[in-house]
Amino acid sequence: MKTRIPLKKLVFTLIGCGIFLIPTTSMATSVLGGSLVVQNNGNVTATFQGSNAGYISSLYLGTTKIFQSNQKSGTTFNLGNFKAGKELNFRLEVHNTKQTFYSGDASRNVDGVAHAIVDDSFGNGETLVSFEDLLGGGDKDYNDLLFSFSNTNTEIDITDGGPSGDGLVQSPEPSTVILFGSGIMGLAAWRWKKKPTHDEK
Ligand SMILES: [Ca+2]
Ligand SMILES: [Ca+2]
Repeated sequence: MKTRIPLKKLVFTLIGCGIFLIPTTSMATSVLGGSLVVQNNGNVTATFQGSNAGYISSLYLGTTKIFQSNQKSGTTFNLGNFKAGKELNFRLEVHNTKQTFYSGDASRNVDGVAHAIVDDSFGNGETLVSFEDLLGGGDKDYNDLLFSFSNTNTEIDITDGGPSGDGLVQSPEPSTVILFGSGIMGLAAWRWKKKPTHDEK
């Protein structure tokens, strides 16, 4: 005998699953102290996105100077080729105070504060990095030096275990979330099938 699922119940449950899915797929990809990681083997290009700061600062990757905060927005810098999964650890040197801050985990900085927000939902497949240039986080506006990168995404260190990079987990991919959502919908359907509805005679 076939069990009929009342349309009203089905609609409400689908809406319920939708509520579950929406906040998960749009889950914050803007991460304070997150790491910037190369997505695919190949080229990474940086774009200077501006500065809103009283101080002048410069951005480095290793010994390579990429940007200075008083230059023109929209300027690009070709960082070269990288392997997928490589973390790009940036250094901000503040000219006025002679202080140095790093992207990634808070423990990398002398003040124990995370100095960069990474956001891989910036658009055009780019990840935006926003630096705070004051010791201890200062005004915490995180807009003192802004730049973006092609071919990168964000990783979060959930272990908070420092700069070792151990325990890094990637933000959930939408496909995983959809699969998880489908599983819940399947489970709901199975429960209905098991439990005949009241409107059946
Ligand atoms: Ca600022
Ligand atoms: Ca600031």
